[in-house]
Amino acid sequence: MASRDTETPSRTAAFLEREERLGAHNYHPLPIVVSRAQGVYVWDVDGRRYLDCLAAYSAVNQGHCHPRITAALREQAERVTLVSRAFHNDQLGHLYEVLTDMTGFSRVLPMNTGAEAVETAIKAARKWGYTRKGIDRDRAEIVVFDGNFHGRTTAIVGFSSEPQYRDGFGPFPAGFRRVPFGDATAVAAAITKSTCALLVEPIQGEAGIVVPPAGFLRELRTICDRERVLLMVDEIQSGLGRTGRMFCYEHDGVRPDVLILGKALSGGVYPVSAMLADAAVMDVFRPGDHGSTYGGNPLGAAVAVAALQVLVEEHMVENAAALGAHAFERLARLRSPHVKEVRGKGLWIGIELHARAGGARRFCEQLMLRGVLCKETHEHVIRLAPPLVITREQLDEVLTAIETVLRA
Ligand code: IF1
Repeated sequence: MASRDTETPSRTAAFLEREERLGAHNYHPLPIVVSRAQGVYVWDVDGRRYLDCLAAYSAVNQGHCHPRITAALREQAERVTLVSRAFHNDQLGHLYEVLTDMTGFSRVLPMNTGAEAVETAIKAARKWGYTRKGIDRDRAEIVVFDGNFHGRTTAIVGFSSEPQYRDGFGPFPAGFRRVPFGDATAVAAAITKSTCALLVEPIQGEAGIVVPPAGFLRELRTICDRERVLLMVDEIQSGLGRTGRMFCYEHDGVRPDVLILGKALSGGVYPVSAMLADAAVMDVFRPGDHGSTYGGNPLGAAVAVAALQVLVEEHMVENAAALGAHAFERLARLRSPHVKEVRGKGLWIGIELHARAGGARRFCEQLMLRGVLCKETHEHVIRLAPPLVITREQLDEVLTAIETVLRA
């Protein structure tokens, strides 16, 4: 693993200065300027190689610049890229087939970003509530959870429990009730005759890879069946192999009513997201109800088909399950004064540090100097989410680096 001295190398400094001078300051990235990426590795402008354990927040499960996905992009880009949904195109139907075969849901609504797919699900649930459940007009409610992260639109941040995501961006749309994550009793108590849906991440990513009590999703399924409420799972980050199953909800053996996908749906090559449901829900949408300029475009559809095909054909889900188990076994033996808890599932690991450790950022910076890229979340959690193509040898290098920086 290439190490890096503490000085910011010269070419990097010039890039950082320009971005600082001209860009909005809505992020606080690590001081590394990536110029190339392949598989689990990225290289910076000074030629240093890093093993990427963030994978663009699980958008690059298939590994950076997967050759079959970039080939699909190149080939489709030479044919047709966008005609809008005013006309059909010859790629979208294939994506529908691959997604419905893979998920067992009968309908797909394609969008671009994860937040747009979440907003699509919110609109579908509300219209289903009014037209199929008889909820009074404009009174529909959706139950959400403390610690949720579903995107950055004003409606979505309006039900966030994170003050920074909300502060300064109000007023927010009504119709959301927030309850503690993992508390099925609180969920049952929050449901009224106006409740149309629950919106839940099976494991909360941004909150720090928070795994709910075993069987939580099964309890939600039972409540939703009893109260005739839609169970909507946001698998934008937890889905597509990250937790060692194709979808995280499979660990609980439940079937949601709405499945929301994004990120790795297109393998980090082009933004593609989707809401999936059966006709009973999806057919609330009538022509003209909803859409987007790029939603369902042929370029994204071709990329997403390739991204899903390589996920399955190269057994990435199975690799995540096997190597995730290995990672948890090794981390369980980690003796460190800083570590409070190691949690997660598959190749999705959160290492929570004690407050006295001074925050996870400095450990992420030390890991960067050892050639491992990962990102802190909520100040005290080191988040590990390497591409699912990582080998055991590469993972062991990462784990050795983590053991070294955390042991000190
Ligand atoms: C940023 C966080 C992760 C998501 C889930 C929907 C979305 C996301 C479960 C929206 C997006 C991204 C957003 C990105 C960083 C990253 C993130 F730190 F912001 F919270 F992963 F944890 N549902 N998560 O994780 O999808 O609209 O972004 O395509 O905003 O900085 P999007």
